[in-house]
Amino acid sequence: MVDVYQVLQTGIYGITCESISAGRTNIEVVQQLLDAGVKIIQYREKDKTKREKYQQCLTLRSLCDAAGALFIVNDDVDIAMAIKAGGVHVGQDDLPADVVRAIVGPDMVIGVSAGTPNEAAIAVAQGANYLGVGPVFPTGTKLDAGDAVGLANLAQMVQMYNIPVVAIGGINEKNIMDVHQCGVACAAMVSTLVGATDIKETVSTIWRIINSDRR
Ligand code: TZP
Ligand code: MG
Repeated sequence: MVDVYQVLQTGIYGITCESISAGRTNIEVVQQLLDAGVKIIQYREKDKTKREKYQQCLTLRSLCDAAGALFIVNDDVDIAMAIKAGGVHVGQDDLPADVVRAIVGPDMVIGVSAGTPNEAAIAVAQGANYLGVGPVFPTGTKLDAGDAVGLANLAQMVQMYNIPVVAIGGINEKNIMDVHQCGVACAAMVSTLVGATDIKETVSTIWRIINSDRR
């Protein structure tokens, strides 16, 4: 069994997006992320049918299982259930966390995106296991992501809640240290990871930066 809180503390959270993966499939990208040692993967795919997403998730879950990584499905609670994912991640336009909990049962990890302290407070009260906070910086990956939260608000939200915070949005090698110093459990990245020419090298670089700050 993957220890959720342990994998959430590993610093790097990889999220898929095939259209910006430099011609690679989600399967190829995730295999490279796992080979690089990433222990938490979210399947996020806005341009595919439910059937295509289900098929890819089936494969990805077994790859993640083999690597001892937590596999989380974005948006689609039904797919998460069908493939027995380790978790599901929902946003403010999806089902509320308490409703998701009633559907998925006690064991599945539930992550909730929150851009404000109010959204975060509701997610925590409804039983979220972690908060996704962002966009920390402007991002081109999610066009409706809203205004950047910024580092000061991120740090404040980390202090406010006793569940892990995953920072997201515009995070890369240049700003990862600032994000890490806000006290987040990990940083979720899409374009920096899936778009990297050398995924393994990029992951290593980010870990080197984070670990240079670990005392
Ligand atoms: N939620 C808030 S920002 C974002 C999501 C899914 C996209 C992050 O993508 P990138 O490429 O890491 O900025
Ligand atoms: Mg969503």
